[in-house]
Amino acid sequence: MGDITLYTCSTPNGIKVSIALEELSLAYRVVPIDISSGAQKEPSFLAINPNGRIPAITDFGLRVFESGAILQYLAETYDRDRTISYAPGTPEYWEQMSWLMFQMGGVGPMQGQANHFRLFAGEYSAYGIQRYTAETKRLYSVLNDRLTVSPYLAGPKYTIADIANFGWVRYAPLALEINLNEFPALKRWHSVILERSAVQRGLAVPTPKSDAEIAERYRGLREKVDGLRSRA
Ligand SMILES: N[C@@H](CCC(=O)N[C@@H](CS)C(=O)NCC(=O)O)C(=O)O
Repeated sequence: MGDITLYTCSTPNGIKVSIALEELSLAYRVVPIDISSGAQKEPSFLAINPNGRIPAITDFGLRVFESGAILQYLAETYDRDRTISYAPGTPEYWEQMSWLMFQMGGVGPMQGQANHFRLFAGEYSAYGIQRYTAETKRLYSVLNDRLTVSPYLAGPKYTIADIANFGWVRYAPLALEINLNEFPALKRWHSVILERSAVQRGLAVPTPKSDAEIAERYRGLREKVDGLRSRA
């Protein structure tokens, strides 16, 4: 079943796909893409994702890029038992789609910009850090409100909408020092998902890294940006 190759790196978008593949017990090859060295801009990779970003997959000669599209592809092609998705056309399917798009159009871009200003920017921008961290937290309060009335985002079942949002929520305390205690229902949901064995396997793709290692790397990046503050 399947002939999937996953091109990925240990990032919020990358782990979404490895987690979904593990949840579906699909066999897949992994091609690690070192985004810090620019491997995602090589012509061989641009043939798979013309946008030059991970993750991407190929399957029987087909290419799929954009993590939301990949999650949809995996659900519609391989989740016949509906273990991590709702059947197309049902009300729950559209709820699932809505929260998936909420992540793709909201949490990902906003938290991505917060990460940029807090970890990677070449100059210190208090405005950039404040604006995008505040917007990330506003989106988290929307997730928190939903998870106060529903165990998972689309309803009673854990789905690709949860996987997509989890990819980003997992990194928020480590990268942006967002305290999940501010969002109790989101925190509960995050802990429940983190305990899943498929999630633990997916998080280790392509390289297993402990939270301590990840936190240490982000601390170093924050200190570097903080060091630019006097020049701002
Ligand atoms: N909307 C895209 C975003 C992909 C994306 O931004 N990936 C990041 C890693 S999380 C990346 O490849 N960054 C390298 C770069 O920007 O060159 C998706 O969801 O797949």
